[in-house]
Amino acid sequence: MEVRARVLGSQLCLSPHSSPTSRRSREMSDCYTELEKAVIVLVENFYKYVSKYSLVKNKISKSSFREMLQKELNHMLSDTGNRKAADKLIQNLDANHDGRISFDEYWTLIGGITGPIAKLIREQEQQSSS
Ligand SMILES: [Ca+2]
Repeated sequence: MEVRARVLGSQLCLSPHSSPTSRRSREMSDCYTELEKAVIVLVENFYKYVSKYSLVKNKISKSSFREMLQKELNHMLSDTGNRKAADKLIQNLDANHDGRISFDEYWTLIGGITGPIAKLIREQEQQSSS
């Protein structure tokens, strides 16, 4: 199985640096399912916070990551405005200790958020079936 988005991206559908709210992004996402749209939003969100001017390519700086936590995850994570808590989270995610968040490290955060949501859904389904 291959990720078709990669092929589509080079042809028409994905621009890795377009913002999720750009006109192009919205038009292109009409051809996707809800799940595919969610994946695109997750990927585009990463690139939204990658500095286009940094010498370190395709990584999010600590300050941009703190900004992302505050702007994008303040309903699902607590203390996103707390610098100490954000820095602790960054430290935990920064697997290679380079002081920046790579896509894989960002994905660890997404997995960490979706795990408890899946657990909550399972518990609700068990309660409603018993
Ligand atoms: Ca890192």
